Amino acid sequence: MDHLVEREDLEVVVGEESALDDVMQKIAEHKGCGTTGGSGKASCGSGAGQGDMPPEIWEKVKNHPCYSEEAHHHYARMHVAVAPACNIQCNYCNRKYDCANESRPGVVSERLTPEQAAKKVLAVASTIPQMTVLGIAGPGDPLANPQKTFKTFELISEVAPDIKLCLSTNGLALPDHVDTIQRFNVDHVTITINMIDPEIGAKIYPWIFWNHKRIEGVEAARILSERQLQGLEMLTARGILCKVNSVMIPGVNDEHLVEVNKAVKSRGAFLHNIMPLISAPEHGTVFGLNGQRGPSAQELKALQDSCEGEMNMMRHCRQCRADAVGLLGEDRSAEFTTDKIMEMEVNYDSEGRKAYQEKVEQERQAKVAAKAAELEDLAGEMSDVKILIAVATKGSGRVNEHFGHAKEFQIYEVSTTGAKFVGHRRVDLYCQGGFGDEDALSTVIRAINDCHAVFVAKIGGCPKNDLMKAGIDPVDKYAMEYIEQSAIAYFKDYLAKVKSGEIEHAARGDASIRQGALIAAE
Ligand code: CLF
Ligand code: SF4
Repeated sequence: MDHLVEREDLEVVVGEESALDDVMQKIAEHKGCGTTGGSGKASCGSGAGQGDMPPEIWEKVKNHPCYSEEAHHHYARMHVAVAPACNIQCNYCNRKYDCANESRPGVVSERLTPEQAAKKVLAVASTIPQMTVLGIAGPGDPLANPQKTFKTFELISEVAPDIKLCLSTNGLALPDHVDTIQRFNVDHVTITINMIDPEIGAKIYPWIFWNHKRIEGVEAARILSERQLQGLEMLTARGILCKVNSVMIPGVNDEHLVEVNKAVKSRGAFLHNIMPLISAPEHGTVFGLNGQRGPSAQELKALQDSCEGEMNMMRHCRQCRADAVGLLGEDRSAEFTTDKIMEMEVNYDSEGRKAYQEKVEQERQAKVAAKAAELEDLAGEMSDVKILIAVATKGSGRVNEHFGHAKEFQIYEVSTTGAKFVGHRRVDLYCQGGFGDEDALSTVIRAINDCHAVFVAKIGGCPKNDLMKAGIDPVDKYAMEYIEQSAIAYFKDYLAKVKSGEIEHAARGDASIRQGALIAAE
């Protein structure tokens, strides 16, 4: 019988490899992805649109706010905190806080049973028709709590089959659950991979709990890395879209993440999300207490840019809470506490949701067309000039937020090739109920200090002057307009002024990523 077993194993492995090759090849050959022979860009990435990927992949990502940058302006996700336990220890995590991989470092307000989670999903889906994705991302590791995680998926797929299921894991237990993940139609899996070199891993992970025992040091990191990469290969072989999250820890794994990027790309990962370490002493983490710093905005962008030649990068991650609800960058979880849900009248209207989403799609197409039309005038322009623009927005891809009300600014890089979303910066609220907070203003300026302009729906005289003094152009003439179209229009004017000698183009300085910016109580 042995040979039969071997033969079956061989068939599975061969089958998996060819399925993976098929997927990689399909993506690679498709318009816009520009790769051949497996050495180029293998994923179409978060910024890609409908024409840039095979239709079956587009169907999977088009309304997933994390897998499509475009979608994140329009569609919302929610997390349910059903998974409290974890099977590893990361030096950036303190268990009384959320998972730093996929959550903000604030405590979850409440942990849910699978039944409560299913009720909450229905309540949110009835209230927020653009909520398309349900993710399980902690507060521990979903696959260290497999019964609760899969029971939740089972209940939700029964009551709300149109909602996409999503999972985020540290990967240690992943190979054991790949078949179940596939059985429950979980289309999207995120694995947090911070290293492929166990010596580096030992500086990030003090221990893992595996095979009923605690393992420490380099051996622990070796096992974790092998399991993560094995799980990634198994998932992509089954056609499940995988995103890899990596936490950038300066001086520990920052340079090494380029190698991680290559390793995950070659195993079929769809997207790579390099996130800044969030580390402050008050979080009580090993890194926080040791004074390990996070990266600056420029350091993060430089690493993301250097990996982008290999694979498209996610840059719109908000490192959200394990119980986040709403568009990325907003948090409506306080509207859906268990008490409130119990009192809510839940009317799950799948037709109404569909009709709403069709309207969203029309708006989205109009936005894409407006951007393309604006870009046409730039065709043939040759210039090395690139600028960053910060935008105050509350969604829908429009400049539609007042400067004083913005809790974050979205950052676009604009050049003759067009406008590209490259990040976001959380800030302190400038407007404090009728008056402007000068301290908050200085943090805003530090956060967008690398930008040449800031687009807002409205802005008062004081902040306007201070921004101008700091060399940032406050622009309100694009109020309510589409962001990318406006950014390209602004850039055209800017370039014309540079060419005429009216202004001299100069690079801006670095900007800071606000530590603690993502703590829940805001
Ligand atoms: Fe949640 Fe993660 Fe699914 Fe998104 S989050 S499980 S893939 S539905 Fe998204 Fe949040 Fe970043 Fe995660 S913004 S932390 S990448
Ligand atoms: Fe914390 Fe998540 Fe790491 Fe577990 S995997 S220790 S929950 S950051």
